[in-house]
Amino acid sequence: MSQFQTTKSQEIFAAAQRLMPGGVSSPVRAFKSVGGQPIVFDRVQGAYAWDVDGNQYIDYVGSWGPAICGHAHPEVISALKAALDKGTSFGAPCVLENVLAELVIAAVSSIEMVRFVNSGTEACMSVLRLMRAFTGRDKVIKFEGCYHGHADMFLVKAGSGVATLGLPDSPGVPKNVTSNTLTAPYNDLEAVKTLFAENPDQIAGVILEPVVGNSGFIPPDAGFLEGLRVLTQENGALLVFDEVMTGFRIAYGGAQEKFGIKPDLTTLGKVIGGGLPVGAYGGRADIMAMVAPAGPMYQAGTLSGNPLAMTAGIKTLELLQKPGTYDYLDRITKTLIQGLLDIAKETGHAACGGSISAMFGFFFTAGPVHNYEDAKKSDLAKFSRFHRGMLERGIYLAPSQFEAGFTSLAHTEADIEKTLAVAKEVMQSL
Ligand code: KE4
Repeated sequence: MSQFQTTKSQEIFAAAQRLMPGGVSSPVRAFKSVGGQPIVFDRVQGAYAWDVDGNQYIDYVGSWGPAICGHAHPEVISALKAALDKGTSFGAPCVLENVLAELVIAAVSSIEMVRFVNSGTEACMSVLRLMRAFTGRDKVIKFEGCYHGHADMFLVKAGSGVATLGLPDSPGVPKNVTSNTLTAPYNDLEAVKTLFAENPDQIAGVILEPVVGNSGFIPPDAGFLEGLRVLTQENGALLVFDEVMTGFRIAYGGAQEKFGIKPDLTTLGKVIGGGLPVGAYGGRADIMAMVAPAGPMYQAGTLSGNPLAMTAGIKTLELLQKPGTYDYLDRITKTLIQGLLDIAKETGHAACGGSISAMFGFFFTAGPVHNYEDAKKSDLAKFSRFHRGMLERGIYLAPSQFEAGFTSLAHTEADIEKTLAVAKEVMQSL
């Protein structure tokens, strides 16, 4: 057993709990579902994090997605240092917005115009308003276990922290706000067809995670995305890919490049901010033309498009354009997940899982896991014991079964081998 001690983390977290609800700025960080005390980070670099007690971790959360080039990449840091000399926020047009917009439009074929905001939540709430403004319809279909940020209308059978905490949706959200949010099980085209039949000409569109990360890792079944594209077109509804997590991670052009599906609108976040607060929504020019001040649909933000966030995003996407990037990410992540599944088998634990590029996940169940209901049937208690065992041996996994794992360009084959060696020790002890 390591000399793992977390005295300072515990002191700081105890104080934090007196200052902030649950001691955190975002619920999933509180380790509620995996138990035990969260670790207070002191600094991050590349594939690693260090806590305030000096313990080092191989980090597979990567700030929940932004750190795909590795934490604090030297080229991102130096670009930010140079940008700082020009100020932190303009509140006025800035050429850096053009530069990042051009990179996003060049990368994501369905995006003809883009609007920057400050988080994935803002991107998703804005895109929902745009769906409704463009179609004149109020209803929207989301999938159980998918998470599109914490805006009221999405807090219906949501994933991520809502699932992690087992919240029955959230108090404070009026029924009349969520009454227009229809839900279906992920990968269930028949359920979507039924919703369209039951709500003729009333559904503005379908929004989904094209690869789910917020119920744990659940890829689309063959034909699911294609089926949604046909169903939305047949019903005069929009298809919206929430690529806040998958964008620039599943492929440089996102899941829509990987699966060859062209949505009408897309949301982005995480990676395009390179670790600073950014979100974005974009898509067909005829739809985006509705967004103020070009059109009547209002959406705004003090810090939207700020030069620092644009700088970090631009440098991150430039780094991701290097040849071989996604081959490397896919290779090391496949080695990791296949190793974990082999070890589970060798040590007598039922497990299933997978990966696509730098996104992975597994469940302690024989599976298969096609949707959130399946994910909930996995052995959550065993996942918690596994998470704690890995943490105490220097491997930092997402503190919830209902999250995905992330690798980066900074993770080496040696890091993966070490992770698998630790996983074998832990799984033997479960
Ligand atoms: P933010 O508002 O947290 O930037 O983005 C919301 C969001 C929207 N869409 C998808 C597919 C997302 O995954 C997210 C946020 N992801 C979670 C982790 N699963 C963020 C971590 C957290 O809530 O602390």
